[in-house]
Amino acid sequence: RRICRDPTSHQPLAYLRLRSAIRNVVEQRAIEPGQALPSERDLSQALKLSRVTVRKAIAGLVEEGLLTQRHGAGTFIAERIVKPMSRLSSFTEDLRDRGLHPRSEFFERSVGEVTPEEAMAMNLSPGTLVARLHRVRYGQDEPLAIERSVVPASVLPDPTVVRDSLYEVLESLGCRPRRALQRLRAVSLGVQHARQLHVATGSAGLNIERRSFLDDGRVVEFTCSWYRGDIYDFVAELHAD
Ligand code: 16G
Repeated sequence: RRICRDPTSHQPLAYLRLRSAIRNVVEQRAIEPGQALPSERDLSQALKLSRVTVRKAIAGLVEEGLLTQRHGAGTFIAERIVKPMSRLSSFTEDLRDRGLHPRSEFFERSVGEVTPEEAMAMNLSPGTLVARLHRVRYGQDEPLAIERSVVPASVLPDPTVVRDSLYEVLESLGCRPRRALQRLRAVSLGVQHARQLHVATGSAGLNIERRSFLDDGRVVEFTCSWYRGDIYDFVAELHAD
């Protein structure tokens, strides 16, 4: 607490006051997500605060994920993506439903022998061939998640046929997952993941593991993802019984 205060005035520092004022405005939806914040200059003139103070308040809120800055375009109220947890949907479908353009950038699309860890997770015997996909997932050219997927090569012999949607390819092969188990954990993003997702090292992320099954009980996918915590909300409907 003490370090947040200006010792001479016994008042919170101006940038902290402005930061919480902007936070209130956003939380009360006085400015809708996606809309622009007034410019730094307009804010400083209207509020009689220095540009440095305004800039510092905004920088803090950008770091919190409440505001986003687009180069040359200004500062905007961040839009969050709300994803229902009970639907077995794909990244591509989720984004298209929101009118956002999905895209993948691949680090890897290869076939190899299953690792012991993958074999355990997927209930495969040692030596089984699997297809691996490692990619950054974008929406409107903004990186949103990193995903590593493993699929038995008996299902997906050639992973290079996956351009955008893995589930679309699985569907065309008659192997679209029918049910899945998913685990979600809070993580702070390490240097490499943070860089790939264009956020600061240590930012909040969601590590999600999904194991998907076919009707006959075979595992069709084991995916480990890192979703951006500053963008995603995962919601679920709950029943009393
Ligand atoms: C989602 C799934 C992931 C799946 C991918 C397929 C979560 C947490 N993960 O990202 O398991 O592999 O969708 O998406 O929802 P695609 O069909 O667009 O490749």
